[in-house]
Amino acid sequence: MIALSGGVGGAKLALGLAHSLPAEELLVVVNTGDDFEHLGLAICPDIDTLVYTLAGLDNPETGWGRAGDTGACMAALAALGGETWFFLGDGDLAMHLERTRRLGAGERLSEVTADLARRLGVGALIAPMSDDTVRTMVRTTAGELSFQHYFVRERCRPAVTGFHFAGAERARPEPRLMQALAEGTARGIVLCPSNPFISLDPILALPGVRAALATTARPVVAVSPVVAGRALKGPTVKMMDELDLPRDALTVASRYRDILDGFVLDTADAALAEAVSAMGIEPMVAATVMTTRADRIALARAVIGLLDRLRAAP
Ligand code: FO1
Repeated sequence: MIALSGGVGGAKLALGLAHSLPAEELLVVVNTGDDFEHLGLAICPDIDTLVYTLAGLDNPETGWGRAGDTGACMAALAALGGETWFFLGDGDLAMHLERTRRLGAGERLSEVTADLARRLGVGALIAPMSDDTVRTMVRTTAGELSFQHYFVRERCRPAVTGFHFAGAERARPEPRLMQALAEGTARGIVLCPSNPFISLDPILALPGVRAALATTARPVVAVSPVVAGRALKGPTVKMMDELDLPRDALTVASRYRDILDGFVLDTADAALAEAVSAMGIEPMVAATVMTTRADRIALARAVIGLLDRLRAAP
């Protein structure tokens, strides 16, 4: 099973998948467009959100950072006039320090990510979408902003007009993803309920990825990150409004209609199933709002069931 994920929503479904499959049967390919260099450290937010979530170390309130983490370093840094707009907990800093050290020693991001996740007890395979640098730039009415400046420093306030994934055109996609797509060996591919614009599109923008997803022999399904016109987390719906797109699940389904065989709608959006079907995509209605671990596992099982049915279908 291959999951494409970014952000908090994606990590939640990835956790459900990790509890529904043998560890070695799940590869989660993670967005790295949010990554940036900050305080001299290599910060990889979507990778860390996923690792902490699968390790059971995540902060359930924010979805990012470590549960129970402290801010002693941030407080001391503030007293020195350092940048504290991007909160780095004391425990979380260890991840950034060790990753920065190992990258500086010449290791690839995929190697470092795999080893650090393993050291935290994560069994599933976690891979950055590429070892090459890709940076999501957010075009707004206030000019172009780097991702974390838009997302955290400006708190998603500026109206977006578009996105640019700097470096995507020459970045090499995760080889295990491309091999599985070419050989048709994955049980299926899941686009997790992540923000399509900032979490999934960077992965699809890598050379050959979208075409490979469109032609792979195995089914590809997505889980809507929008329920009844609301995003479960983050600026997805705000971005749809600013891009003059309808704020509903169909906007997501139609955005990926070239690669999707199935699309999971929340029960609140059951009425949209017919429109999804009319796109030539198999709809499935399920409870997609994941509050508890049981919710995540139940949704993961429903998605796996849809993939198995699509794989068996003529
Ligand atoms: N998001 C915030 O809104 N404020 C923060 O201070 C913040 C710090 C942070 C530190 C480490 C990390 O892995 C993620 C962090 N995030 C923070 C989330 C980050 O902006 C992610 O890019 C978003 O979750 C979107 O994927």
